[in-house]
Amino acid sequence: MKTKPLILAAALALTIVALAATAQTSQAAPAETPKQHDARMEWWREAKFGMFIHWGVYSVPAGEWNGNTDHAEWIMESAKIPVSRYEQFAKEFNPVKFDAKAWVKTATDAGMKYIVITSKHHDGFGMWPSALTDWCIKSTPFQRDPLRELSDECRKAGIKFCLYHSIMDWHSSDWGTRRAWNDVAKGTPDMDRYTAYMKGQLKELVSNYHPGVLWFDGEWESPWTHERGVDLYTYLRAMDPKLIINNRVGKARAGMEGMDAGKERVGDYGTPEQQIPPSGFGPGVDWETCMTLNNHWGYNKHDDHWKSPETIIHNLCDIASKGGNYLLNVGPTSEGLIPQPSIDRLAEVGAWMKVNGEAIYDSGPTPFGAEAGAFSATEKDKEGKPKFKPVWDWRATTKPGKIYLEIFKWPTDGKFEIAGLQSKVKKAWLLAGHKKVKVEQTATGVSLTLPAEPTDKIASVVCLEIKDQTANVTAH
Ligand code: H79
Repeated sequence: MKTKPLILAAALALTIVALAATAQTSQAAPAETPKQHDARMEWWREAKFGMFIHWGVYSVPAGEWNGNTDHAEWIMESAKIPVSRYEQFAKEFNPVKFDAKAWVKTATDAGMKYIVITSKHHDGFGMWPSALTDWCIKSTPFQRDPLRELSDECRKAGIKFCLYHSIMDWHSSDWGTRRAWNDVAKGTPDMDRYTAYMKGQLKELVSNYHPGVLWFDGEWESPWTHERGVDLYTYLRAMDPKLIINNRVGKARAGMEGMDAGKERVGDYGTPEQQIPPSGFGPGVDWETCMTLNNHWGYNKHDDHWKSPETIIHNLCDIASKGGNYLLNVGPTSEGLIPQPSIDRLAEVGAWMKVNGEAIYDSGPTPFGAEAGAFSATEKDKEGKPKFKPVWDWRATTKPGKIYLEIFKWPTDGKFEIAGLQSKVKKAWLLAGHKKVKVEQTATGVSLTLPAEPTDKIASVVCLEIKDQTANVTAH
């Protein structure tokens, strides 16, 4: 009997050591085994493709101020609008055409599995009726709760509802780096008071809308510290153990590349912004590229620099082939409408996903190395140094026992060689129409004989069923 406490203590010590050793990106996380971590991340890893929504009172000026037409959600800062003037936008924010069901349908029709909408951007304006401030939807003529309506519709459609929440707050009197044009702020900024306010708001959001992800941003200014990030992460995970939280809750993000640098990390995944990393990051590193459909996040009525469906689909394949997620943005108007050019493009992506989504959802990265499939990897940067910004002929993704080839450039001779693939291929077919593809094992790999025409002008997908669970690929 006497030895029991000792055994227990030893077992406990071992567990703690094991937990400490497993923590990767979330070193300051509450204790979690690798199995628990995988379970928490499971839906997010399967989802692969989500919709970002930047919506707030900045949609009222719609990107234009004093003749400058290049603003968007940063307009308070980029046009130095006095906060008392900016506050008037709330009085004009009345998005009567907002239809949560229609927005969710746009997302699900595109094949998106989650939505991340701004509960609060850097202007501090809350898109839900908060008990902690009047600087929120309560002060608009729009006496509805968009987050309630959207979260309800997401639940009905079976996709995850998630929230973007800015740490930086240009409206609060307490945010540590107050702007000169904040003419409504009072007293001296107090980051402890600010953090308590933000935590209170996040408590409202988590308990009212049950977001799957909290997507923080605006963490880079000096008043926000690693310690505050760790404290916030811990607070939120204790409130909802299932929550997934991006790395911008802390200070480790290395610029727009979005991945963690240094040792003081917190959060569950990296967040490249407006870029796709040249290669993946190996097993156990989760990441998501967020990107605009045109050149702005918030609505800008002048911006018609829309990405083509081809670019979007190629990006989605490229990101999946490197093990990441794609979070693609829309910026709805102050009437409550997702711009039609966005809807049109997303519908085209959705048509592709309907046929080829199997190659994307729940897929793993290419077994051939991130560079395989590059047509041209020789682009030079401003200093004339070679820059790895390839033009892809094809990308690849995997699942247990399967390899998917997303072919962008159809071979004119009908021959597609996969160098280095040693796994025996049982059969191969095009996802479109389940059309059989002839396979030959060669001395150096595998050769496919494809039909004369691609099944899809943007990306045709071939599925290879292989004998191994994990593809056996050798250097070639
Ligand atoms: O919400 C959208 C944008 O409004 C927001 N992030 C996306 C998702 C955004 N905020 N800032 N930026 C985009 C660009 C800011 C870049 C910089 Fe920096 C801030 C340059 C220097 C400080 C990022 C953080 C790069 C280095 C530190």
